[in-house]
Amino acid sequence: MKRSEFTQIILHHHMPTEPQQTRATAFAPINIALSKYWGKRNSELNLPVTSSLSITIPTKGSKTTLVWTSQQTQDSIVFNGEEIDRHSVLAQGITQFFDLFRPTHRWHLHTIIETNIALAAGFASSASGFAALALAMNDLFAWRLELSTLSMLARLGSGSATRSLWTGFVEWHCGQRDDGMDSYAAPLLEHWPEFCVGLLDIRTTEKPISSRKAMQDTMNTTSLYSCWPEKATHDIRLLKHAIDQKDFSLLGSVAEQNALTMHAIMLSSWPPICYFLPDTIAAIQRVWALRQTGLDLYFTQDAGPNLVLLFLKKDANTVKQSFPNVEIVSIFDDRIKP
Ligand code: 2P0
Repeated sequence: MKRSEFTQIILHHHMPTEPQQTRATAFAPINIALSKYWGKRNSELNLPVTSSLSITIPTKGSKTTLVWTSQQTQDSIVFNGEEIDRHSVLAQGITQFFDLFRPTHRWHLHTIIETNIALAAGFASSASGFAALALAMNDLFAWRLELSTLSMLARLGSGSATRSLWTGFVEWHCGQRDDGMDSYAAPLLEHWPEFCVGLLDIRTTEKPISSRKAMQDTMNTTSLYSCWPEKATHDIRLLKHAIDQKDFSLLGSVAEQNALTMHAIMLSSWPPICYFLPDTIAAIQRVWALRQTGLDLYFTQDAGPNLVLLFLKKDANTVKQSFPNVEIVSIFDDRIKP
């Protein structure tokens, strides 16, 4: 099935395919997976091999405003105050996303994106970008879709965007169906007010290989990938148990090992895929050394050199002393400042 067919089924006949108002704005946060999405069973529809489980970083994300006028003859995009070349990767990604909803090019939009995260540096910028776009379109076109349905539309832009429509812990159910109608996310009900993360910016320049390509190359070139589906499925079960029991050591150790397994599989790809920089390794070794002293500190790492530290509020000062540049976010307390 093509992505445009998928959107037609979701919107069926009675939903507007023309904007119903001139302007809509939405914010969506980034999320960090504790058990990763790594590998697709269908790359046209971004259907994952396994489910994944994330936490939302409520203070980081993208605010997207869509402006519609009937005079507009092509899409235009302003990103953090600057007009973007319409041939750029970012502009093409957004235009192609709009194309899924306009079989004929009858409307065009002016898109204004403000984000407080570095693009393509391993802090899940595309997740918040496509989630915000899906939310703003829902408003502009007055679709009134449920969040679970919007998460499937966001998924067509970028897999990790499926998980960026809620706060707290979120699970993306991989689903079984070929048409992807059962592959959407849902929030877990548990709150954990002591839960903190530390964003450790190792480097904010663009990564050497996109996660989309890295994921595909991993699946195609290493036999170690065959162990991933079982591992990820088992880890999600353990993580949900840890969240339910508020067992932080279990959660941290499962999340850290899940990330290291993903990177180990990537390292065994050919050509090898390595997102570690020397500073990443140094920070990882500092985490391990601190843990040896009894600190309940863990990390996770996405497809980039940056780390996300995992710890409880009572240890925030110690973490700050050990990593002076860390940006600490209290997952259930902090909110984006308007
Ligand atoms: C995740 N990542 O679960 C994993 C872990 C990066 C490492 O999802 O091809 O940009 O757009 O579906 O969502 C990043 O991959 O890939 C990602 P596409 P996406 O967060």
